[in-house]
Amino acid sequence: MIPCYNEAARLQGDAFIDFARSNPNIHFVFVNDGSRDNTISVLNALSNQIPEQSTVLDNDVNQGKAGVVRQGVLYAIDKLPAEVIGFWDADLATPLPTSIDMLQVLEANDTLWMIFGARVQLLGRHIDRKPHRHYLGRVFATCVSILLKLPIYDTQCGAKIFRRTPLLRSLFEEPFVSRWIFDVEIIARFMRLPAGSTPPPEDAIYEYDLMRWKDVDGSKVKPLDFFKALADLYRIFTK
Ligand SMILES: Nc1nc2c(ncn2[C@@H]2O[C@H](COP(=O)(O)OP(=O)(O)O)[C@@H](O)[C@H]2O)c(=O)[nH]1
Ligand SMILES: [Mg+2]
Repeated sequence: MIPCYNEAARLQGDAFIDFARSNPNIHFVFVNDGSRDNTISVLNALSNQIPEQSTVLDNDVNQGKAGVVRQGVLYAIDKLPAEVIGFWDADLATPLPTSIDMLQVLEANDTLWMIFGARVQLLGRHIDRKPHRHYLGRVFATCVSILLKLPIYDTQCGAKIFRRTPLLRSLFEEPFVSRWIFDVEIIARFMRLPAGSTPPPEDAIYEYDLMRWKDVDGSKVKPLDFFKALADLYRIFTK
């Protein structure tokens, strides 16, 4: 599913269409999050070009990424036969073909439940991220890894896929506490599932170090959001 808020200007329709045409098993669920621009007409026009492989859900009111990701994933669980369901930022900061590489990892490892894109700056990778966001992201991920007692590197990348297990629904069922760091809530919910019903988190969650990621202009996240994210962390872990 693709969360879309005020994406009319930056949505790369051709990239979605080309990807759908070369991957007949993919189905896009675009969810408009109460955009104030004409995102909905852009999405409808895009969807008309790949009608069998896309669905557009529209909301009048803005809920934040967490709300529409939840809506789109629950729609996919309930209405589509997909064995693997994911969410992917509309700006294609992570290129769509990366989802195929992530899928191969999921398919090759039976214990895995979820694959998260991770933006790790290693030689030979192209991770084009603004320095201040990189460092704030490192501080944030370190706080999360201490709280979760799980050595996770990047919780916030907008490219994540999940195996349809009988318990997948329970990770998305309840509304998220946070508008932005619901990714952390997904992991926290996974870790709270009854003992024995899941593999240990280090066998179930795989961080896939991305070959390419680029900070696409037009991000609506502001520096103050870092502090909101810390406050949300507190709310998640005291709930
Ligand atoms: N900023 C923002 N993005 C939203 C909202 N609802 C859904 N999204 C989507 O969430 C994704 C990430 O947004 P973006 O601004 O690129 O954030 P960034 O990449 O973390 O800087 C995009 O696909 C947005 O369209 C919302 O209320 N605000
Ligand atoms: Mg972005």
